[in-house]
Amino acid sequence: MKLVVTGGAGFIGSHFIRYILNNYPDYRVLNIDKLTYAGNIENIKDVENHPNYRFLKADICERGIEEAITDYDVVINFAAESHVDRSIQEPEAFLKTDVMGTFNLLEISRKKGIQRYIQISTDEVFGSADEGQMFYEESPLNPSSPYSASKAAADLLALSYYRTYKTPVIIIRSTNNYGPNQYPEKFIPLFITNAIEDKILPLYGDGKNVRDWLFVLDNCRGIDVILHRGKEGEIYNIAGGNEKENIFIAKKILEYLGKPDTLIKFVKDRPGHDRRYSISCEKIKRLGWQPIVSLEEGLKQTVGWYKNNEDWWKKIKNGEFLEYYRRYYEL
Ligand code: NAD
Ligand code: TDX
Repeated sequence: MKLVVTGGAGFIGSHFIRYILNNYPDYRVLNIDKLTYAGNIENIKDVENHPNYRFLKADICERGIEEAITDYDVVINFAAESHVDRSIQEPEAFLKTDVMGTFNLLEISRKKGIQRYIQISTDEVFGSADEGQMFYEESPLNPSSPYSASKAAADLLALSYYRTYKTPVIIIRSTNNYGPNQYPEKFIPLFITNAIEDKILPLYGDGKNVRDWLFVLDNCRGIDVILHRGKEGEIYNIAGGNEKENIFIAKKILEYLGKPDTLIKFVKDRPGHDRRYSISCEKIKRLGWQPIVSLEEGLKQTVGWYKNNEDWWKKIKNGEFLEYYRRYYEL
């Protein structure tokens, strides 16, 4: 099988490419990534000389990428602007990449007769779940941020291509991923790296917002199952089954690092902050998938990775991230 993977220098995309090359020796992968602030070629360095891997530095919005996509079977679109806080500050890039980029890939897939187009989406498109409420694949979309609204728009566009042109689209909606190589603007890596440096952990609001944590390799296994056994025109949720309040995760990170809870500082809440995410993933479970990494095991592994890879994140935190962080906190 020949796969085009977009956003493969980012967090989940890089894990997915490595997973595919390790598990399917005869598959070929073309990674198309613009290398934005979040794209890091270091994430995928170990496979750069793999005979079945090719990298193209390009924007998914460019019409010109069509040429490179000749003779591929599958397109899997991970490329996106992915951070909610940035979407609140500067939404335009989200509309460009997450909506128009998806549009461009759908057009190319339609023209090229791609056999499968997988749109990597998120549980955030459903918006906030009340206590006891759970969203299913067919639940209405109710996004809260410019990020999740852009992702929801992309999902609807992709589904329209299935209905109108029979483009073989599948949508995958995962819960919050965590693991090695996640850009340190996101909650778990930000808190781990701040704690290592004895800096404060800025917890939004009352710290009781709930996220459902999914270890990145369990997500990759789920995407693999859907790539091979999913049905065209369908949506599949992938959930970690680990719904936790943010304060619980913050305290666990401090416990694993042997740091005091006094590093936690409650700060101003995120505008439009979704209280809770909760999705059912019975549909993918019927295809034979289930998460295998427990939250304790995954979080300990992740903390260990950031402890052992200070070079990776210090370069980021002293560079682009520092500028972003200062802007964000108006320092
Ligand atoms: P990330 O921000 O770590 O990586 C995104 C990658 O896309 C980067 O390598 C970046 O350079 C690339 N990119 C951005 N704009 C591009 C463009 N215009 N053209 C080409 N490449 C571009 O993101 P992530 O956390 O790995 O998320 C990957 C996908 O999974 C996204 O679509 C996101 O919406 C979705 N998702 C993420 C999570 C999560 O918890 N991280 C959960 C559910 C869904
Ligand atoms: O400094 C922080 N303090 C804090 O309390 C940050 C960065 C986050 N938080 C809270 C906000 C959320 O309740 O932690 C929770 C997780 O925050 P993020 O890591 O920003 O993730 P979230 O907003 O849930 O969105 C993520 O999950 C779904 C990803 O960024 C998306 O790409 C994905 O679609």
